[in-house]
Amino acid sequence: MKNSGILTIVIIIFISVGCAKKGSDQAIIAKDVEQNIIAKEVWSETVTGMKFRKIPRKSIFFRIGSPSTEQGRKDDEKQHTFTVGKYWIAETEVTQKQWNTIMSFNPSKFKGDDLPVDSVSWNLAQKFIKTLNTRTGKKFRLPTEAEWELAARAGTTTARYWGEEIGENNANCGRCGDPWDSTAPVKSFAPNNYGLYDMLGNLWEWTCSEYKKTYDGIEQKCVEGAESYVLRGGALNNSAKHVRAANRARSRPAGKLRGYNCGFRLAMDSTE
Ligand SMILES: [Ca+2]
Ligand SMILES: [Ca+2]
Repeated sequence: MKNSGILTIVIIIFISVGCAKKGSDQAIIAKDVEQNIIAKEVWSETVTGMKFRKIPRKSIFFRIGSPSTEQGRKDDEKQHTFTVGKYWIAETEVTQKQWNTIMSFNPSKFKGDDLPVDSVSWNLAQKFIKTLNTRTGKKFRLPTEAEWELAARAGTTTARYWGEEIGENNANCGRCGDPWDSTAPVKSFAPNNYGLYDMLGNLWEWTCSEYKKTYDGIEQKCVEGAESYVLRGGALNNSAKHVRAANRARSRPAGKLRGYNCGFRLAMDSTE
């Protein structure tokens, strides 16, 4: 009994020291446990304050696309699998506060620091990334289409990361029970299991992958000089069928779908 008592005290001291050293990490993990977030590693970029999650935690065999039974499905969503290594992806769409740190003008139709920057063409997103990379010495980029869908699903296989149905007030979209007619401030809705916000709804998000109707592997690559690039996730003015993890849209690099509803989030290779 005496020995086990001493052992308990030693363990408590050891845990206490560990907690003292990693206070902020412990706070993040506690918050993550509360929200069922399984991508524990968080990294902050210091110029913009943008936060990134490491996805996945180890290389995994991953499936994208939708089953033939999914409501609203289109014929360019063929299910297929591949292996994915680790990468970083931003917790939120790029906000106007983050954008204004880097760029001298703001193209957004709806203005506000915590709103995502809207009305962004693929080419304009590249300008932001190039400028941020020069400032930071990092290699930020858009996510590939495959990385985007893996991140959006966060381990789920349903049409949406919160379930099969669009439901009420799960995202900012058209007629889906949310209070926003404009863009919503980022983090207005619950995150997915990877701790990512607004992967569905709010703004369409540009990827660095060229659109091909039939998946041929290009969805796992960043491409220069493509005729059209894939956008994902649906936006504030889209109905339920567009707001699905497997749904795909496309636009020319200089174009903006319906003018204002395009934004983006950043990704970066993991060095591990
Ligand atoms: Ca709405
Ligand atoms: Ca979005």
